[in-house]
Amino acid sequence: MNARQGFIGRPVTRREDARFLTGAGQYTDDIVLPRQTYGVFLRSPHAHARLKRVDTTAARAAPGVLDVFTGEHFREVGGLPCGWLINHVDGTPMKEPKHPVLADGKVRYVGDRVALVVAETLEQARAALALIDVDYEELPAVVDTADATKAGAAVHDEAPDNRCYQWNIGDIDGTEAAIKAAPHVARLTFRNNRLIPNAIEPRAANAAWDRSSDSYTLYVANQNPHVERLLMCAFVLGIPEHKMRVVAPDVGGGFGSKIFLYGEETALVWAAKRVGRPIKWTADRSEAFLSDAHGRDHVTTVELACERDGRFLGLRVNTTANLGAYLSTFASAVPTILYATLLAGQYTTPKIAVTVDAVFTNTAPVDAYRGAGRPEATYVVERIVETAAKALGIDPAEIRRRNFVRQFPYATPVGLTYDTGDYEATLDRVLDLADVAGFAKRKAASEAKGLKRGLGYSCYIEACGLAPSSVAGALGARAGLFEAGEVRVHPTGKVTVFTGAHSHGQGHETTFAQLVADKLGIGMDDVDIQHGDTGKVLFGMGTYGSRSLAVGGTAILKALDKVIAKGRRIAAHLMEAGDDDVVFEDGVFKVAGTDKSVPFAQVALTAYVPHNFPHDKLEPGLNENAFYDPSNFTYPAGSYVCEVEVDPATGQVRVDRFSACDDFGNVINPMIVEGQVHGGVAQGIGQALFEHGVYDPDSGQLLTGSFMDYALPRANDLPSFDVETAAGTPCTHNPIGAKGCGEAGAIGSPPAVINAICDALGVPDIPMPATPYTVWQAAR
Ligand code: MCN
Repeated sequence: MNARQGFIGRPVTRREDARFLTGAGQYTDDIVLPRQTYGVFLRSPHAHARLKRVDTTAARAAPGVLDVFTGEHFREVGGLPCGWLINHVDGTPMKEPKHPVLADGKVRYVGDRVALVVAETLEQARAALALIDVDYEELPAVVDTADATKAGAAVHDEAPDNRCYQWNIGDIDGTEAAIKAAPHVARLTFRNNRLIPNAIEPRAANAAWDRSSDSYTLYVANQNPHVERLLMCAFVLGIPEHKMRVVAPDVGGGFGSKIFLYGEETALVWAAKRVGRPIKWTADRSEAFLSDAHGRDHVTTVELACERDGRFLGLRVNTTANLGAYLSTFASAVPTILYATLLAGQYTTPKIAVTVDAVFTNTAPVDAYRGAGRPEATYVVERIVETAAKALGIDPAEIRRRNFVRQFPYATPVGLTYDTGDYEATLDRVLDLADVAGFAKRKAASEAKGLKRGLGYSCYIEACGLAPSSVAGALGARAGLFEAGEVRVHPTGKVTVFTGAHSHGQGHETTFAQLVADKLGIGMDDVDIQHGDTGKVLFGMGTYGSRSLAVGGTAILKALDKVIAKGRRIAAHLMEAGDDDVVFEDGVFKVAGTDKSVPFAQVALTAYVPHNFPHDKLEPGLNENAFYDPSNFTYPAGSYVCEVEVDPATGQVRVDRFSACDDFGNVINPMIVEGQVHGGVAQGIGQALFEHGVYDPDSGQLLTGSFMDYALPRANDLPSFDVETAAGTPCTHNPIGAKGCGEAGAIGSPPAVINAICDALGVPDIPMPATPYTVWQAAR
């Protein structure tokens, strides 16, 4: 990538922060529409129950109430769709029970939506909610992931054994043979703990219907407004797509949980027409805990067959993945396409076999959460590699080195082709950053205080930049995963760029402006980035899977190429030169080999003053768009080292040092990238040490439904991270050379933390989260 103009690779301060930090952001809940009303949802207090009667008479008569809706009202509309079809091992499609907008006949998890009350004020809506009389007949609840298929009770009649699908990939017989013949086999069984996303801004929606045009506007805290519109219109409500505008304004974080089409906003849109007024709903934190899609929740057995010298021969993985009560929008893809295909890690393991059982339980739906499948895969690989190293007496860094993929492109046994990487370089660098050489001294100092100290490694790889549509389609995606961009050059040479990606913390307004300003040779202040509005942006698949720069940024670059191509023709006319003789450099069109030139702004103005150029050759205006569908995923990779100090008397773990060296290919803004890694690592440490979504096994109640019970990491739980981005191996198939960075920290860090604790205590395993109690038990 050309860095002449100096915007690429520079730590430009985030432009969007001025409005966020001064309270000028416009979030969904800030939007108050004329004649605004308020909606609240009655949620099931039971994990599994038959709805014998839902009596809304008293609620309807309550002061200020406009209407009350229940599952009956939504019988004629579709269910919330799942965007990814996974076929069972026998070729039959996964079980897809209807996911109703409001529960109909049965409730299937605590927090399931039973009714929607719409009233003049929020207080009146809440007061009326209490007047709804529901007769629940409680049914046995299925909660546990590992035992769901044997529970004896079914979440859905369509899946009597609670299995949504059983799926596999790899060479089952070959792996079996490798394991049988191997001199050493390392084995582990563990759970990847359930996480509850908790973005700062809870989910929110404000839906309006316009009588004059019979059209809708939905403001919603969402990561992909076009997808939201498509799914809601085409699959659920049958509204013509052009009659619906979806706006995702400023969004206060999502981490995946705002990708999905939820019942709440769908019900609001439908009801807005019924009551003839806009309806706003904003989740409170308790509702967020209960009803946002959760993440992870796998139970896995893994076996790694090795030679005595540590060379890997075969990897077998059996995973049960909890999908919760209903199939959420991308749920089926997470434990399969985004998980099993990553189980080769950074290594040349020749035989790999993976079997995944995906099960329904009476818990909140489980779907993508930062990393989505790839943290679970990395945990499996990096825990078992560490376990094998300890058992064979090989240094954990050395065993990794002996197995690294070194030749690219590399086709893994589980369906991916890594285009480029240098795993040794990031490992070497992190050993320095972490001062591994000085570890023995620090350990001795800890021991002198009666404390234990441990070092844990994790060498992760992930596939992001979702996704090549051809690959995704072949693997069951029911939509394309391209991205769109539009560049509108104004007569003054200022530029508005529209992107289908959505920024909700990732800093696109800055990094995309860097990209555009660099390419056009203009100032960043001359570039405006617009996103998150189906009424403005031509199309978009949104932000998830760390795709925005690699896929969305490339779509913008392609549109810029078209702008420059047209600009060259206009410039050629102005300079009386041939089109082919004009080059564009540093914001100026020049006739090669002469001193003739015209600046970009003059060409822009000319485009809008059509008598200045021949009509028969060119249309007026300078406005181009492009779609980009990548040919492969991008494969960021890196090496993390965590160093912990453990107090065996209390079980307290202190993360003393955390070092990370990542390869994200070419980087647009190192400061933003570093911030992304910081956030991801904090979330990964949260998973390893604190966070755990727990349901009571008998009642199915969410026991961790508030910040009193669900521990998020705080600043003083975290050390100052040593984070570095490697010089990098540029991605080979996008023109930026960039790989995604938005999830890496959350993917790579949990096994580093657990490996460190195991190292400190000399134990083979410790479950996540490694709370003081579990650590204290292990220490004993
Ligand atoms: N970038 C860069 N150079 C690279 C790669 C990226 O400068 N080589 C920049 C990008 O231009 C962008 C940022 O880094 O400004 C992240 O880019 P990318 O890796 O493309 O990821 P996305 O923008 O697609 O963000 C999605 C990713 C995901 S999947 C989750 S989950 C997540 C995350 O981003 N959720 C977040 N980071 C988050 N950060 C915040 N604050 N809030 C969330 O909800």
